[in-house]
This record gives sequence, C-alpha cells and structure tokens, in this order.
Amino acid sequence: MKIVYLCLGSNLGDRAEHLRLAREHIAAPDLRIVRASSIYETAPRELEDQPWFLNQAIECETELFPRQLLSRLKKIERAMGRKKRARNGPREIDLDILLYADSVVKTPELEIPHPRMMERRFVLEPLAEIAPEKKHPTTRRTIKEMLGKVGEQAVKRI
Ligand code: PH2
Ligand code: MG
Ligand code: MG
Repeated sequence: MKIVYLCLGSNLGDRAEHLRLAREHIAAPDLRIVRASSIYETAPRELEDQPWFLNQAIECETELFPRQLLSRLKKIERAMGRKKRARNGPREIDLDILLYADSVVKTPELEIPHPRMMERRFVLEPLAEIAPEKKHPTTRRTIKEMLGKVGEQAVKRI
C-alpha cells in the first residue's frame, strides 16, 4: 500500500460538480481517498487568458503502480468528457499525480513528483492543508517550506 497525493482542477462548466464527480470516480477498492483539502478558487497560471480554476488536493492509499494510477486517472478524465485541448488551457477536469510515496519517476509519459508543483501556489496551498510536513523526495523540503518560498498567486479557500 502506498500513499499518493493528487491535485484536482477544473475551470469549465460546473467546476465544483466536476471535482465532486471526480472524487466519486477516483474512490475505488484499490484507490482509497483518505483525506481531502478544502476547495480553492485560483487564478489561472502559465496560460493566463482562461477562466479561474477550482483546485483541491487529495491523499489516497493505493495498490496501483504509478503507470496504472496514471491510466486510471486518464480514464476518469475521458469518462468525464475532457476533450483534447491546448496544453495548460481550459479543461472540465484535470487529475494530476503530485507525489507517489517517496518515488521518483521520469519517463516521457509520467514525471513524479509533478515537475511544476514547487512553483504552483494552487497546488501547494491545498496540499499544505492536508500534508504540511510531507517531504519532496529529492529536495527534502516540506510542503510548508515550499509554500513559504512560492510567489504570490491569487488562491482563495472557499
Ligand atoms: N492547471 C494548469 C495550468 N494552470 N492554473 C490554475 N490556477 N489551476 C490549475 O489547475 C492549472 C492552472 C495545467 O494543468
Ligand atoms: Mg495539470
Ligand atoms: Mg494533467
């Protein structure tokens, strides 16, 4: 059994309903949600000309291996009607793996820890709510420490 952290995001349609439905799809005998952060409304990053997001971090226990977890999440995104659109652009639902135990994975399809989590307040703030002392496996910094260093970005707990 491994502990994993995921980030959920939506900025199209009924965003809160998309997050709720995503949690419903995620919860399974081999992927159990043990903790969920509050939901945060966050300004779009990277591609800034798009609607604001709702983001949430969740902690799960799983028997799935990283690649299996990735396929499971992609399948849920497709089932929820996510269309192929621009990278970093608007989406009904985005399910990203942030951390998988203390593992480091680097393949063309999958990178763990999530390579941009350290510069994203919309990830670190929800994650710090549920796992402040959890350490990044390579930098060994805690989520709380990373949050202290990340730049200002509009993120408000709702
Ligand atoms: N996801 C992105 C790009 N930018 N900005 C916010 N606020 N929230 C996101 O989830 C997000 C983003 C790419 O997945
Ligand atoms: Mg993403
Ligand atoms: Mg994604």
